[in-house]
Amino acid sequence: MTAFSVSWWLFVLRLHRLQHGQCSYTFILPELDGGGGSHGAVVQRDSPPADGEWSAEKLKRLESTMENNTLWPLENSIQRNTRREAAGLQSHAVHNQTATMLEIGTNLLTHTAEQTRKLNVVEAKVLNHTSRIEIQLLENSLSTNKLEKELLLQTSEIDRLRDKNSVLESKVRMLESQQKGELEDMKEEKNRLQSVVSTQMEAIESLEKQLKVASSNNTALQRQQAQLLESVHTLISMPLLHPFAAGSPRWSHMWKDCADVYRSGYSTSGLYHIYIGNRTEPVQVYCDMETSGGGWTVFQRRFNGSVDFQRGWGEYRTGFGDVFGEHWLGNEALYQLSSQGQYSLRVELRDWEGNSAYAQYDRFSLTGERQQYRVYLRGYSGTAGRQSSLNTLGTGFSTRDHDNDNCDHCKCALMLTGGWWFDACGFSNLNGIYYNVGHNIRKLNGIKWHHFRGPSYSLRSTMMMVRPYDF
Ligand SMILES: *[C@@H]1O[C@H](CO)[C@@H](O)[C@H](O)[C@H]1NC(C)=O
Ligand SMILES: *[C@@H]1O[C@H](CO)[C@@H](O)[C@H](O)[C@H]1NC(C)=O
Ligand SMILES: *[C@@H]1O[C@H](CO)[C@@H](O)[C@H](O)[C@H]1NC(C)=O
Ligand SMILES: *[C@@H]1O[C@H](CO)[C@@H](O)[C@H](O)[C@H]1NC(C)=O
Ligand SMILES: *[C@@H]1O[C@H](CO)[C@@H](O)[C@H](O)[C@H]1NC(C)=O
Ligand SMILES: CC(=O)N[C@H]1CO[C@H](CO)[C@@H](O)[C@@H]1O
Repeated sequence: MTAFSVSWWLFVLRLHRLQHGQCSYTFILPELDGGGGSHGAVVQRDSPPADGEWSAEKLKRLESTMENNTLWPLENSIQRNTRREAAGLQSHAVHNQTATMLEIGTNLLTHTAEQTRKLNVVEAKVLNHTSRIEIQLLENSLSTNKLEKELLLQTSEIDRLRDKNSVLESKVRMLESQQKGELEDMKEEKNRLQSVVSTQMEAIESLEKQLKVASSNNTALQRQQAQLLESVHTLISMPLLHPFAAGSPRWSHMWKDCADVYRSGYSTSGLYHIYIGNRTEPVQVYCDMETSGGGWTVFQRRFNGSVDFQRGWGEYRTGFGDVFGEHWLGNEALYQLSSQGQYSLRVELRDWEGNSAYAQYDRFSLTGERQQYRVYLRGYSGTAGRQSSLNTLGTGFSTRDHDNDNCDHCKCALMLTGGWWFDACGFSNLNGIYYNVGHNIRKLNGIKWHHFRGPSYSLRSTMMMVRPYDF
């Protein structure tokens, strides 16, 4: 609703209300009442006009007012019409004008309303847009906030990581310093050890020097010792191939026969080195430490025929065979041995039937080679016959090449073989041919001890040995 208020200081104003549809319009019209009304007083009235005359005047004033106050195009024409026909105007015309005006007003109002509506729509749109923008802004700010938060988080994370990193770095630095310290400690230790080692090396060197001096001072002694050792080794390594050998032969400069060995505490039968007579070289002999109290030096042994006893004078003189097995010690050695004192002789015999017998002579002596190694015996005893089968009265030794027997027209060594103290050939020959069992009887040239198994029985084993008479 629009109200037009016009006030004039010189006119009495009158209000006119018009109803158009829902709207009511109030017009203030000037009142040209010069007679009754007081000048300067403004009266407002809402009552309708009273009579036609008054209305004409009022219209005039309205007209001019309209003319001076409106911009509409119709205004002028209306004013002109009004002015021209002012006197003759009827209320109808006034109404027509009013209606026109109303229409114009209505149009204007309508237009205004339309404009308002449009404005409203635009406003709404703007508002919507604004709100949308605001929403967008809000959203943006939200996302910005989010981003900021994210950024903050990231920053804090980075800070945390940095902290961690720094902690780790410090740790690493600490460890490094620690390790450095340890390394240095180890280096120190190493240096210390090296110095210790070097000092010890020096000590060792000086000790070595001392040792050298001492050993050079001892050279003479060592040389003596070496010589001694050499001789010992020579003695020990003398050929002893017999499988029955019970270890290396034992020796001593003191021993002159097996009785000496026995007295030194050796009571085991076996090989020993003894020094016979003036000899500087030892002689290896078999010692019987069991038979009849032991201490016997064996000079003849036979038991399986492994050694040939058909030999000449020289071999019977120096000896032959295997000292641990079958052998003849040698006439020269036997002579020197028995020359060392008063000796007894013992002869051990065994036949193929398992019988054994012995012949012992209290006194046994032998002459030298020049006297043909003659044998002298006394004090016979034993189980190999009531009397001796060996001639006791100094029979010379005979071999096939040295005939010293008592047979005028024969050579007993040739007939009976071997080397022996043959009489007129006599009752014994322990150096005859070895006959195995089954071939051992009716053999004149076999191993014979007449008073034990007869003149033609060849025995299984024999052993001849001596020991001091006073043993
Ligand atoms: C009054 O209005 C009618 C139409 O509303 C018009 O035809 C007529 O001429 C008008 N009268 C005057 C005097 O203007
Ligand atoms: C803004 O306008 C759109 C369509 O133009 C409408 O969907 C939406 O609801 C409006 N928003 C508001 C707040 O009026
Ligand atoms: C070694 O002998 C020399 C003299 O030849 C002597 O001066 C030195 O003291 C001896 N050394 C020892 C360790 O006996
Ligand atoms: C042993 O030496 C002595 C003298 O020292 C000598 O009379 C004797 O004939 C020597 N005997 C032997 C077997 O060489
Ligand atoms: C006889 O005995 C010795 C040793 O005891 C042995 O080496 C040899 O082979 C034996 N000989 C025979 C023919 O049995
Ligand atoms: C009431 C009033 O002011 N009327 C005036 C309207 O305008 C004309 C000329 O433009 C004047 O002459 C009137 O006096």
